[in-house]
Amino acid sequence: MSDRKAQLRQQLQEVRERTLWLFEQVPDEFLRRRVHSFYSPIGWHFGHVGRTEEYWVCEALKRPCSDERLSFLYADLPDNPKDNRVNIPDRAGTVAYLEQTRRVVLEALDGADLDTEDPYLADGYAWEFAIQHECQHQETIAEMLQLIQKQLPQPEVAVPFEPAPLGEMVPILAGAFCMGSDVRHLYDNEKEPHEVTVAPFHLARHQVTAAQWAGFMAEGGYERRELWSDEGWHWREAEGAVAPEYWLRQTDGWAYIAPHGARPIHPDEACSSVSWFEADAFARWAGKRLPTEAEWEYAASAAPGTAKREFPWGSGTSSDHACHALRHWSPRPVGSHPAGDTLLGLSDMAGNVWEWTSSRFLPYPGFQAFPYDGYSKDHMKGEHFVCRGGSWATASPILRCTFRNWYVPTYRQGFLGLRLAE
Ligand code: AVJ
Ligand code: FE
Repeated sequence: MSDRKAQLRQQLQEVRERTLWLFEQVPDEFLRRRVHSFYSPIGWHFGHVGRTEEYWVCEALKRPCSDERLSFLYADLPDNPKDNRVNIPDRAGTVAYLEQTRRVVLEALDGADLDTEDPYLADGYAWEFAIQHECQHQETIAEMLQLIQKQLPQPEVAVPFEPAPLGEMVPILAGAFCMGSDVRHLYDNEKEPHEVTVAPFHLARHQVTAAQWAGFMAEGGYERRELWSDEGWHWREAEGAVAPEYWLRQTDGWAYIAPHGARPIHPDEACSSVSWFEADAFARWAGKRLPTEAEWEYAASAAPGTAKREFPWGSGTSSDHACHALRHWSPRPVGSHPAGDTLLGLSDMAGNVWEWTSSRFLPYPGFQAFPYDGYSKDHMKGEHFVCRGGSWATASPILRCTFRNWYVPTYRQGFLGLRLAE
């Protein structure tokens, strides 16, 4: 077996172990229940990762998939609406489907010629896609564990904390860099590489913290109309938002609803689970702004005189370099992983919480949809904003400087925070 095949096998297995570990943490009574209008039932996500990997591998090899009925039920397609996705197998049936599809995927890998021009197969693209796709759904599953906790009674755990002032801004010199990448296994939306010039700006050394967010709240951030865009204010009124999504008001202050229940908020932890509209209002209150996507990638990856960096710290992953891959189950105090700092000392540019940018999710010059329009292209209509960097739930295969995530500006159920620019 080639090294590449062995590497893919190893990664497929590592990612799957984490998926099954997550599965153990899903209460049975929630498997088929829709806990939020935006989401399918949590159990559906498990079958969906099996369906997706089998589908793309079979597509690449022009084979039928193992179970047409389940393949349809677990497809993220308009003719399979989320309300239909409650009709999924039980826990044992889901595990059996994951095993069955994984068998097909591994057998296909054994027999495939990866040294080909076929874009699905070359260098194992279909399998790499499966790995990265599964990692993305692990993050969604972690969000859903928090949404489930929101529906359960929580103990009184809040510990009061004081608002904190805004932090240090790091000056960044103007420069040109190559945005995006042409590495084969990356997602279509990260390609093609293109030169971008960035004007001088400042970027905060740290992500906005919970205590800084409390400062915004204490100064009437959620009540002052002038801090919000028209659309943002409209959202705030309709939603009745007064604090981030998973903050829970208790007798002694605010608690945070984590995937395993409420816990006290650490004042220095990265503020999490705010919508783009809230992030935009916070930046206005602070007299600053959100960075553009280009500024963000430049600050995260540019290394004067050499090729840009794959990770903020250079190359090679390590657990010390970022809060990621579900090791902590929560955002950590900002700057907890100094080994992962950029050349300029910016902390947490990978992991902890995703960072909203001011940029809409649009194609780079030369973009071509692959392997299907529904992955990126259908979402490139300007309705979504880009977030960068990854969160505590983001696993290594998708933690990189060029990775683009995107959500509508009302979305705040994910691990979404911000970093200020000016
Ligand atoms: C990029 C996170 C918005 O979860 O809908 C998963 C990622 N695409 N399966 C999503 C995705 C296909 C996507 N987001
Ligand atoms: Fe998916």
